[in-house]
Amino acid sequence: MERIGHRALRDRVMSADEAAALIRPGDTVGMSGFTGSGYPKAIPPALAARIDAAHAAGEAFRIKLWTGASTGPELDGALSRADAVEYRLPYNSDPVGREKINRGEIDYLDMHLSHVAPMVWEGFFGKLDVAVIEVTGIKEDGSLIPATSVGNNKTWIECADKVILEVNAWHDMRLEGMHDIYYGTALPPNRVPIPMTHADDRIGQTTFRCDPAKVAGIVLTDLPDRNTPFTPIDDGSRAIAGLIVDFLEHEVRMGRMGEGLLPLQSGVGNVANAVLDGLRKSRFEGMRAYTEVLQDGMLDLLDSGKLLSCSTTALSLSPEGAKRFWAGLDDYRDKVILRTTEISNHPEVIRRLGVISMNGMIEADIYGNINSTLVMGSRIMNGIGGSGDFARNAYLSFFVSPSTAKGGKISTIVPQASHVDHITQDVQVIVTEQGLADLRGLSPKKRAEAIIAKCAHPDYRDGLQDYYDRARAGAYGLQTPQLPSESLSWHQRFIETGDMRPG
Ligand code: 0RQ
Repeated sequence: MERIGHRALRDRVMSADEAAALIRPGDTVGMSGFTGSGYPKAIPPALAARIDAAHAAGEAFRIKLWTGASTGPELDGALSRADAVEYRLPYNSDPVGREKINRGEIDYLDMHLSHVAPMVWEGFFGKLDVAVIEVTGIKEDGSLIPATSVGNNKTWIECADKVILEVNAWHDMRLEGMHDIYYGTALPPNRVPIPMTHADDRIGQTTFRCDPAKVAGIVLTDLPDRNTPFTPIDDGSRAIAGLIVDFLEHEVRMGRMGEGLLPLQSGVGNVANAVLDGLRKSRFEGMRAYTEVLQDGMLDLLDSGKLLSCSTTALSLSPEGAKRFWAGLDDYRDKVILRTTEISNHPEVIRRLGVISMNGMIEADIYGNINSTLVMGSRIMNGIGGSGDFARNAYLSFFVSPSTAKGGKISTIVPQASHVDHITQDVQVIVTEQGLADLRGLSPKKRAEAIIAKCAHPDYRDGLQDYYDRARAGAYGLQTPQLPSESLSWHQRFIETGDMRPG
């Protein structure tokens, strides 16, 4: 209760069941949460139980669910399991949710994360009924101390008819002061430049404004973030990291950036962590990050003293990383800045700062188009997340992946991508454990030659070269030679036989 500074709001403390009862069938609910941190952990399971009971009684009850990005099993897992979600945006990595989306049981809108807040404000998605937001505390004036992610919370609090809060004592009160909540965004034609010229500028305030009259309920919790363990760095990821560090060293030697590089953005996953580890062992000093997730590798970089600051919208740590974060909080407080996703992923800022963007991919085609989201063109993995926000606007945009998936049965370099998230114009460098293809300035055919030679796995290289040679000899046009009757045959073979390899 001492975390609720606003005296009158103390009367609104209630159980998770009572809070869940404030959500009605058909409501659009904006919940906090970004990559497994700062999501509500008590109300969603209570809501799932209520919806289970309604379904058992033959009543229809589903909600439309908006978040910052992925959440945790208590939220996406519980609600998906209860068939509680009719519509979901903008990003999901929960396995139960993924399965239901791929069975066609949840309508899923996978969108650029930086677009969510402005489009909600613009009214494109209709009315937001309820916001359910996890916070660290409530101040005397009713303003809210954010938790371990910011995501779209500012927008949910502003746009929703009513706000339900989870005040989570697991979050250290020393988080107060680390957030930078910018209130200067407006809608066209009234937009003004975002006053940020360095990755670690602070341009906003440390709390969310919140009208206490809108707070319909408060639930007290003490529950940890999802904190998924990372698997140890494997040889392939280490090879990718080494290639990227060598490439950046070359760029420094060419005078295209200094020893501190340019602000770094690193995606989610194990390859991304390995790259950060490679940078920690590199000779670069005085680096800064302008990213959307702070994972264990970023903590290591901060600890090494080589990374001076990290601007992000969320933490995404392992359980061990979370322990280290809390233990070192006094040191991290000045170095870590947590912003709204609208700003962490803002194209204007990314372009101005000259961010180096590094993201994972599902597959690349020989011309450098990237699929980040849909396996075999139709089965969602997670979503585009912030990769598009960064890739298009970056100073240098890298896409990385092992050259094969599923034990070698899938080549991640294919004749034609089965779905395209990032067009070839947004992709400068592709890296697999086989090699690095620097695509800057290359025409499509030169891109194909570089990608096949440098990035493809030996098991697939000859097949790709053979396809490309025949396409060059017989395609309808020779700008990007393709043979449409054959270009997706590798995917079709996998769907039919479970293996892209012929025979
Ligand atoms: O699945 O573990 O079941 O085998 O995809 O693949 O190689 O471990 O790589 O963790 O970096 O994820 C694109 C999914 C890569 C991720 C993607 C299977 C593979 C494995 C994971 P299994 P890896 P990663 C910032 C930026 C979009 C969002 C983004 C992603 C699993 O990077 O979601 O960039 N990116 N956000 O087996 C079939 C292929 C495959 C494949 C990989 N070609 N076919 N399966 N896999 N390639 C963060 C946010 O925006 C929040």
